Parts: sequence; C-alpha cells; structure tokens
Amino acid sequence: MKENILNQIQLYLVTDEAACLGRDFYWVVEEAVKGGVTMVQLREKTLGTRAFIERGKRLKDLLAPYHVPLIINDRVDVALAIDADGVHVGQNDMHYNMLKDLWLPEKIVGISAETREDVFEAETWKISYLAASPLFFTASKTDTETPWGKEGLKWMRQNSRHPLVVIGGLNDKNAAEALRNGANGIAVISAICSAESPFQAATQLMSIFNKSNLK
Ligand code: TZP
Ligand code: MG
Repeated sequence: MKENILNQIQLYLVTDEAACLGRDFYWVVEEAVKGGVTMVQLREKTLGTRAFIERGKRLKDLLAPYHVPLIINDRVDVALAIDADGVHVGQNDMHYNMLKDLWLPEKIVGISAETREDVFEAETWKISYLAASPLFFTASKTDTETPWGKEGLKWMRQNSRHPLVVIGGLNDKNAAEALRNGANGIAVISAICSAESPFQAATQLMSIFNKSNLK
C-alpha cells in the first residue's frame, strides 16, 4: 500500500497507550481513524517483541478496512514480521544505509531529523518523509534535541526535498501555522490519544488541514 504519500501523512496518529488515559487502545485508534486520521504509527517503548508483534497484527487488521497505512516505530524486525506498510526510525535506530537493504523499496520509510546535519544527510536517501522532531517542546517525549520551532521548520522546508511531517506539541491551535510554514503532515500523540473524544479531535485537526489546503 503506497498510494500518495502526501495524502497519507496528512494527519498522522502516533500511538501511546499511556496517553489514552485508561481507555481501550484499539477503541481510541479506531475512533481517530473514523475522525479522519490518514496514517497510524505503532510506537511501543516497553512491550516485548512477541507482544509488539501481536499488537501490530491486531492493529493492521483494524486499519485494513479503512485503507489507513500502519507504520511501525523503531523496530524494523517487527515491521517485517507483520508486513507493515512502513517503518519509522530515529537517529538512534537502524541506520538508513542498513535499512534500505532489508526493507522493500515500495514501502513507506520515515526518518526523524533532530538536527540540521540529519536533514543534510537524508537528502540523498530514498525516503517517504522526514519528520521535524520535535517541532515544539512536548511532555510526551523529553529525550530530544532542541525543538525546531517555526524558524527551524522554515529552514527545513528550504533545505529538504522530502515531504515533511511535524511532531511534538502539535494541536488544533498551532497546526495551521505549521502547515503554512512548510509542513505537509501533522503527527500527534496527546492531541488525539488524550482528547475526550479522539473522533472529534481528529475531525477538528483534519478540518484545519482541509482549510489550509484550500488557501
Ligand atoms: N517524537 C518527537 S516528539 C514526539 C515524538 C514521538 C511526541 C509527540 O507527542 P505529542 O503529545 O503529540 O506532543
Ligand atoms: Mg526511534
């Protein structure tokens, strides 16, 4: 499944079970997808391999009828094992030079860029998108480099040929500005997972996206 990557990355849900505030994980994801989420990343920092694979398979089955791609965070082996649609790696994960030999070229590959050097390095790579990580400070992930901020995002837009996803502190108050400054997609954890209604939160974010696209 690799249709149009620019459509797929528009509203990108990154999962975090703790952020779901005790509600059923699969319910939160499905509500978000019904609300308009265009891609889902399974991000598990504590699950063992077998449990990660089981969760990935279940999520893949859940997403299939909606034609929403499933991306696996960090773990290329898990992504391969469940035949996920894509993999997302950061600067401490498997290097692209190794990943490209293991991963099918038609599948999605996303990379997090934390520094300007990361952006330059990714220029020659055949990747699906680059993520500005983090765009803003966020309590959801604290082991990061300095946030890119608005000026950093503008710089990235000028210096990267890849579709850009922004992640970190995105919500319905700042999404439009990020889109105006070069983002092609908005990735969120808490703005959807911790919302009272993940369905409504996704609907609202998607309507911001659609309005920005009209201008
Ligand atoms: N990578 C960079 S920031 C971040 C990740 C996984 C967390 C984003 O969470 P939130 O709640 O949308 O700020
Ligand atoms: Mg990672």
